This record gives sequence, structure tokens and C-alpha cells, in this order.
Amino acid sequence: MSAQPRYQPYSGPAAGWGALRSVTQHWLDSKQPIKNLRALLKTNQDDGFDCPGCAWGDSPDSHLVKFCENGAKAVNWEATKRGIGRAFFARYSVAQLREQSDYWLEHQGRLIEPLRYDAASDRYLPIDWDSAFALIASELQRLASPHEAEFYTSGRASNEAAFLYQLMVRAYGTNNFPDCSNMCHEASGVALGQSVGVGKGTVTFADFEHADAILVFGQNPGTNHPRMLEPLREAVQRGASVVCFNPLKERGLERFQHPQHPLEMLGNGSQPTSSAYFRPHLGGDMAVVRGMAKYLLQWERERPGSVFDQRFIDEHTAGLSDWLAAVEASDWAQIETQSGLARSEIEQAARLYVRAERVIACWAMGITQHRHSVATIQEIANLMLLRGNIGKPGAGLCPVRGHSNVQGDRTMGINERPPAFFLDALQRRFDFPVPRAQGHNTVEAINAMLEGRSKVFIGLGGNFAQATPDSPRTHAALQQCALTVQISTKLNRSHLMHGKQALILPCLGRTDLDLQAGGPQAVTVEDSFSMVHASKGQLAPLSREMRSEPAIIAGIANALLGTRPVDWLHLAEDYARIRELIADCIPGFADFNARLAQPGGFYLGNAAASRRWNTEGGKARFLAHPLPEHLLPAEVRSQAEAPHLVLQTLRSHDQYNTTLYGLDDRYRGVRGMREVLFVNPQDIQRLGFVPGQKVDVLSLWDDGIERKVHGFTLLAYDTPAGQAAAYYPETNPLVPLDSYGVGSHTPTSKFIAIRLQAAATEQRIL
Ligand SMILES: Nc1nc2c(c(=O)[nH]1)N[C@H]1C(S)=C(S)[C@@H](COP(=O)(O)OP(=O)(O)OC[C@H]3O[C@@H](n4cnc5c(=O)[nH]c(N)nc54)[C@H](O)[C@@H]3O)O[C@H]1N2
Ligand SMILES: Nc1nc2c(c(=O)[nH]1)N[C@H]1C(S)=C(S)[C@@H](COP(=O)(O)OP(=O)(O)OC[C@H]3O[C@@H](n4cnc5c(=O)[nH]c(N)nc54)[C@H](O)[C@@H]3O)O[C@H]1N2
Ligand SMILES: [Mo]
Repeated sequence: MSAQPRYQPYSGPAAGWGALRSVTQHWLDSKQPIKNLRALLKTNQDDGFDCPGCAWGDSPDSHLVKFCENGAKAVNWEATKRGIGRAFFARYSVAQLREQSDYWLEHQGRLIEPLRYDAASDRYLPIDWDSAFALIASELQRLASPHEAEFYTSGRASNEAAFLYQLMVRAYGTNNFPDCSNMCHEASGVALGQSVGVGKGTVTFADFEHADAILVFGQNPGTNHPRMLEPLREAVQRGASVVCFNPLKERGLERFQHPQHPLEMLGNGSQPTSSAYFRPHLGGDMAVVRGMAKYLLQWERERPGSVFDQRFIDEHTAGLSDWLAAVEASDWAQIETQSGLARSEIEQAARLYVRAERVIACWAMGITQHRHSVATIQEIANLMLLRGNIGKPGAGLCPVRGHSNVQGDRTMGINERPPAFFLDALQRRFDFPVPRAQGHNTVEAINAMLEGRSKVFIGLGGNFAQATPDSPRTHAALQQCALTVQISTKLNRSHLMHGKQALILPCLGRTDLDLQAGGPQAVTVEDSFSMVHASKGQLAPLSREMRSEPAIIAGIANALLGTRPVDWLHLAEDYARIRELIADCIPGFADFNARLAQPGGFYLGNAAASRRWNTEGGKARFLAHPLPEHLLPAEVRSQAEAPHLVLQTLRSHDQYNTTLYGLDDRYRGVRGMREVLFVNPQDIQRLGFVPGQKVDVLSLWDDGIERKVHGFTLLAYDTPAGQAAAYYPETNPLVPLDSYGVGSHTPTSKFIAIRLQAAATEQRIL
């Protein structure tokens, strides 16, 4: 699928013919094009399955085809005819598989039978399901404490699977739930919980149709949430503004830029414009928003009552004066240096914000994967509260979620720091001593395994070995375990970085028909807008040996706990039974089974969206943080050598997290390669390199560990000076385990201090 390595800036628009060509290639590559076309037409339809791609919601009014280029890739990836079982694993030892690329591993096809690692032959061999369940139960029972096991979840797990999983794990006795959300929108949950009392977004799809301005911070929807481009485009057509903040000119967002000069309409008398594109420094968004707030304060003082929504503030909020004091105390020199924007640009952004009556603020990983992410998100919330932009139509907060059910998994209790009301509800309903001690998040789980405090790792989906920071240490952490279990659809590195004993349990995916004793089953998911809807797989599974996630969890739970506190196997026969339990325990799910029949699903409700504030004090809170003194952390500043560049790690157009569909990144002009470093041409020159040269990349931290990746090709790219970009997961070895967000523990994947060295082999490939 991927040609000779090539780099040539892309000139076409986002989507369009380039997208069609790409979908067709992936579709043919699945080896069952006709079957998959049927599948694609069922994507996100009422009687079909939820797209296994992103968590963007659907317009309830549209019955048209509801998939995008990258959703189509996700479906074709899952619905492949290729399967791997005993023959494949007889051919390759684990050591040989480790030599293969991540791309090659996933490309081999779907996992079709349960496997157990055999140390004598260094191979995975077939095992029957009951023996696999018995092995897990005996290893878990052998631990000195349930807190010595880690139960990871990736955000594709359905509500039913997640609820059953957390119930099993808590009945076993721990809250150790590291999950992908810890590396993703954790900061949004933490920040918004404190600010507005709900750790989720407050908008629904309909709000996008009424917004006068949409702010898009640190997000690349053209690749990662393509269906979001449609409401953005409609907004612009309606005369609303779309205001983007991103150091990179992302192709899918560029169309919303004012075609001539983004700075043209600065002064009062200038032409109104619909849109603007600002390019802050990595990690500079808090300073941007602080600067916008400074202008708002100034204008309010000049014309009292013209800017702040004083009625909303008086009735609904607390803490304004402390925050305004912090705004006043921040000086422009610091704001300009830290934000990377000129004061005039910040003024322009502030004008676009105040001119709009109803504003939505969206953000994703460009905001959350930073050290000061919680403070930054609270600053965005402050800005929105100032003009009453939460809890009215066409306005609100919109952390755009990643995995298709990552939000639902949290709602179901995949949470290492569960709220007391949730645990109380479990205890009331199931009558067992629910563990109350805080569990491990992802970073804590890695540390616990590294130090030998945790000995069993179970992964409900995902690719823990590659998605996590500091890869060599994470690999070592997994390899030290007594047992690792991966419940997966495809082969990935997490199966190869295994514990002393190891299991691969092949599961059904979203597109697969899920037949249980009670008939064909549907599962449910929750999107970024708190809409819950059913997902029903359509395609006959590749093998009878694959099981659904609920069935696998029930099998493990049955071996581990018998029928305590529920009859697990009975539940897995008909998922409506699981939904009844969810309805009993989780607010918003009353009459769950009946309400699922509603076309498009049902809205879970959101207290903040109806201006009820479940915070300390019962009001929405302006939370005041000083601007960070330095963006570079002390652990980097203390090093003898200063960093050459700051690196962000991001997604190409041809990947889904650690799953690589191909080796191209169409909108950034890259073909056939991934080990590349996007650097400003002047930086390349300043550092004494030439474009196309290969370099080794080192990251800086104060723990004496050398973190390095080799042979990355330098690409001259339009990125602000000093700021580089490269793909994840190839660069995860550079992310120090101890470099994470304050209050969120999210690895700082968008801010890594690096130095470059000429690669040992001086070969140039371009
Ligand atoms: N096709 C596809 N879809 C996906 C995924 C996928 O891998 N492939 N992944 C899913 C998941 S789990 C998630 S979480 C989402 C991720 O969706 P995104 O958050 O869009 O993903 P990233 O590629 O990490 O892009 C981050 C963007 O933020 C910008 N950025 C980085 N640092 C900063 C900063 O400091 N400030 C600002 N203002 N911008 C910054 C980058 O230039 C980039 O455009 O997508 C989901 N959807
Ligand atoms: N450096 C850096 N690191 C990052 C990020 C970054 O931007 N930069 N982003 C972070 C983010 S936002 C996230 S969400 C995480 C993602 O972390 P994960 O969710 O752990 O990773 P994925 O790559 O989505 O997992 C892919 C694997 O999931 C399995 N799988 C796919 N579908 C299913 C299914 O339906 N059921 C089951 N059981 N298994 C399935 C397949 O075996 C596949 O190999 O990575 C994080 N890591
Ligand atoms: Mo994510």
C-alpha cells in the first residue's frame, strides 16, 4: 500500500478525491470488498454498528451514509478475511515476531484462537478457553493482595463489557484500572469536574448548529474526527466563525482560515472575518487564553456591562475576583513569550470571542498532553464562564473524545479513582465489600510492575506496550509480570512483551455478529455528546473460537469468583441482563433496555449543561492559577545541555493510535515512511543539518536514563521555530515516565525536550 519513501507538500483539499482513493485501497486490501461495502453502509445507522473509529457523535436528523475516510479504514481493518492461529504461530517464534514492525504485526490479520505462551519453544500454542480462564484465576488467587494485579482498558470496550469488567475486578478486590483515558482526556475530566462539576463535555450535536463561534484548540479533526468538519463547514457557511489554535497548519482546518491575511482585520474598523488560524507555541494555550481574558477585562472596564455576563456570573459562579486578580497579575511580556503569539493576534482572538453570543470551545490532545493541562482547561472554562457560554443553546465545552467508547467506559466505572456515589451504588446493589482504596492509573501501574509490586496484567483491548510512555521501561515492566493476558482483535507488540506466562484471547470486534444463547446481541456506547446508542455487529466472525468481550470477562469471572456476586455466565447469554444491572447502579440509565429502541439512542443528560453545578459550593467555579513560570520543566532546565527543540508526538492520517493502516500521511505530504521528524527549515540549518538527513533523537530528563530513537529523517516543515513533530508510537521511547500532567498523570506526549545528533549511518533517503 505504501510506495517508496517520498515527501512532497500536499496541495489538494481535505477529504475529496484523495480520501476516496485511499478508502478504495484499504477496502480492496481487506480481501473481502463486497462484504465490507455492506458493512460500511451499516456504520452508525440505527440497526448497524457504531463506528469503531472516533467518538464524534452523529447528527440525529441525517439518515445518509455516516462514515468518513478514516472510519472506513477502521472498518476495513477489523473486517479483514485474513486470520492468524496455530499455523502462523508455529511459523514464527516470539523472538522472530519481535523483529517485525508494528505495521507488519497488525497486518497479519485477526487473531482467531486462544493462545498460551510456551517458554520451551518461545512460541504461542493453542489453549482451550476453559484452561485459559483457569490459569488466570489461579494466578490471581495466588497473589498476596488483589492490588498486585493491573486491569487495563482501552476505549473501544462497550458499556456492557466495561460494566462487567469493573464489577469482576471490584468483586475480586481492587480499583487498579489503568486505562487509555489516563493518556488521553484525563485532564479534561479532572479539570471540568472541579470547574463545572461534570467531567465531560456540555454540548450536544445540535449546539453546533446554533453556535456563533467555535474555538478549536489543539486538535486535528481532518484526520482524527473527520465527521466534525461538516458542522464546522456549515457553521462558516452560516456566518459563524471558526477559530483554530494549532502550531501546525493542519489541512483539514486550514479551509476555515481567512483566505487572505489572518491579521488583516485587527483594528475596530476592519472588515469582519469569519475565521482565523493562530499558531501558538506547544504548551502555550493557557497564556493565549489568559491574554484573551486580559482584553475582555479591559473592554469590560471601558464599557461596563458590555462584555461580562454579569447576571450569569452572579447567579451561577464563584471565584471571579480571585481569577481576575490572577489575570491582572499576568504581564504581557510573559504572555507573549509563552503563547508564541503577538499581542495583536491575541486581541484578534479575543474580539472574535466577544463578538459571538454563543461560543463552543473544543479541544483534544494538543491541550491535554501537557504538564499544565488541567490549569489550561480550567482557563478555557473561565473564559467561557465569563460570558455565560455554558448551559445555553449553541454554547458550551467540548473535549472531543478519542476512542469510540472511552467516555462510556468512564461512565461504567473504569476509573482508578471512582467517586463514592458509584461505589455506594455497587455496594447497595451487589452487597459485597467494595474496595475503597484508590487504584493505579497508567503511569502508576507501570511503576508498580517495574518495582515488582504488581505481578499480573490483564488488558481489555488496546496496546499497552506501545501506547504508553518510556517504551523500554514499559516493556520491561510487562516482562517482569508473572502473567500477562491480552484480550485483542489483532496481533500487536503487547503480545510479544509478555510476562513469564502469557495468554492471547481473541475477541469479536464492533463489526462482528455476536451470537449468544439469547440470540444476536447488541452492545451500547456513549459518544462525546453523552448520547448512548446500540451497536450491532453484522459480519460473520472469521472463526468460532473468537468470543465476545462480555463472554470472555464472564468466563474469567466465573473461574475466579464462581457466582459471586452475580451469575456471570447467565449475564453473558443476553446482554439485556447486564443493562438491567447498569440501570440499577448508574444515574441516567433508568429503563435502559426500553430507551435503546429510540432511534439515535438517548441523551444521558448533563448537569452542567442545565446549569446545575455539582461542585464544592454548588456553583461553577472560576479557578485561578498563575501562568507557569517556565514551560520547560525543572528536570530539563537542570541538565548541562539545553534542548535543541521541543517535540510533539502526533498521529498520521494513516493510523489509529498504535494501529498503522499504512505508512502515508497524505495531508502532510509524507509517503511510505514514519520515522521522520518535522522541523522548521531554519532550525535544521541552525543545528547544522540538512533536510533529508538522518538523525538520532535524544530526550532530556534528570534521571540519568538515556532515551533515544535512531535514524529519523529530517523533513523541513512549516512548524513554528523551536517546535518539532513526529509520529506516535515510534517516539514513545522518548517520553520520560515521570513527565506527566499536574493533577492528571497524563504523559506529556506533546512536549518533550529533545536534542539531535547526526545518525551513525549518514545515509540520506530523500
Ligand atoms: N483516524 C484516527 N482517528 C482517531 C485517532 C487516530 O489515531 N486515528 N485517535 C483517536 C484518539 S484515541 C484520540 S485521543 C483523538 C486524537 O485527536 P487529536 O488530538 O486531533 O490527535 P493528535 O494527532 O494527537 O493531534 C493533536 C493536534 O494538536 C496540535 N497540538 C499539539 N500540541 C499543541 C499545543 O500545545 N497547543 C495547540 N493549540 N495545539 C497543539 C497538533 O499540531 C495536532 O494538530 O483522535 C481519535 N480519532
Ligand atoms: N506519544 C504518544 N503516546 C500516546 C498518545 C499520543 O498522542 N502520543 N495518545 C494516547 C492516547 S490519546 C490514547 S487513547 C492511547 C491509546 O492506547 P490504546 O487504546 O491502548 O491503543 P490502541 O492503539 O488504540 O489499541 C490497538 C489494539 O487494540 C486492539 N483492539 C482493537 N479493537 C478492539 C476491540 O474491539 N476489542 C479488543 N479487546 N481489542 C481491540 C487491537 O489488538 C489493537 O492492536 O495512546 C496514548 N499514547
Ligand atoms: Mo485518545
